[in-house]
Amino acid sequence: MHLGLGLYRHQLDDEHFRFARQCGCTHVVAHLVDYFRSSRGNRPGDQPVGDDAGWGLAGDPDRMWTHDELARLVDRVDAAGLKLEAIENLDPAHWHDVLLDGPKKRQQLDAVATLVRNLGRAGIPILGYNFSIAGVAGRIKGPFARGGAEAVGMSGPVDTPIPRGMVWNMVYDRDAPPGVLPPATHEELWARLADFLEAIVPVAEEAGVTLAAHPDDPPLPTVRGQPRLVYQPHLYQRLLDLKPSPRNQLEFCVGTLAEMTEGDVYEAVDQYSRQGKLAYVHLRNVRGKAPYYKETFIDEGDVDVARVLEILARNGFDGVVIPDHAPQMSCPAPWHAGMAFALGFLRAAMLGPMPGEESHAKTQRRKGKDE
Ligand SMILES: [Mn+2]
Repeated sequence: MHLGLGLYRHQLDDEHFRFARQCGCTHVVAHLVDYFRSSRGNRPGDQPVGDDAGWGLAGDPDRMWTHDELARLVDRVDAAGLKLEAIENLDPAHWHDVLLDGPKKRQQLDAVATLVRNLGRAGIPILGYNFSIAGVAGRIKGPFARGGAEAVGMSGPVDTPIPRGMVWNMVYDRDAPPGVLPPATHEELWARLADFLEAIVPVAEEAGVTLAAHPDDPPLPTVRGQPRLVYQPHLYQRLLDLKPSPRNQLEFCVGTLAEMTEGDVYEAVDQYSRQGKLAYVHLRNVRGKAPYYKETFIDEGDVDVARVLEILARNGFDGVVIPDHAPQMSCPAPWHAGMAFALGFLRAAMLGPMPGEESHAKTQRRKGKDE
């Protein structure tokens, strides 16, 4: 098991790479979508949170990320002594009609296929994605974590409709006609996911790239009047079974699973890690269940994080764990302090003795492979 740090687009620089190394990370997960572009209330200091107007403006629809810029990023991460494990999330500008079943769907599937081939050529093993119309919407911020640290949560269902021209919480068409997105049904959305997997999984198999699906965050049957796919733990299995392939895997978000109202988070970790279906893991803590939950520090909240790591180690998970989100700590560098705290906790838990057996990370460390 390896420790990694997720970095937003504006953080993809040498200083943040050094910060990751200093915290004991060996891997980086990079976001290429700029969630904060032309945004009003969504500040780039923390994870993105927006009101009904969304996070910000999606990217350039005619400029998919090229092989050259991916290869340059790989080189810069390498030079910092780290490995680029995954690109996390597609830009709504590049695949809105895949999510919405719109007129540009075929063309956008072709663009995503090209991206997957370019990831393979650049040696980036994983593409994380979130097949969701509303995306990460409906959340609030407040002093929810220990000591009044600012964290993210939810205080009830949010079903205000989504304006046209917006999907996945970002505006992809500023000139869209007035009105709201017509609601899809759950089965329509599953069929759109099936189309996506049918088109992209064979390309991923050829390119040696693993597709990794994030569950719906927040996990509710609907958000903003639109259906969601993976809002209970058992629905992850449906996604895997839709297109069985070693390249159809999960961006396994433990915090989101813990927010789900059914099932048991440890059983879910066991069920999916035993199948070898975790491409990489988001590991954070939370108190409560959707739609009434708050994100917490990694050592408070409902999840026994050490127990999660123990199950992952027992099932031979050899991928990357990243902290996902962390509360903002009171100091001049709230994001860095929050991440350093989470990474320190995870590193200690991964290296420390685990009941019953030695962790994989510790075995690797003794062999001198981890550094
Ligand atoms: Mn997550």
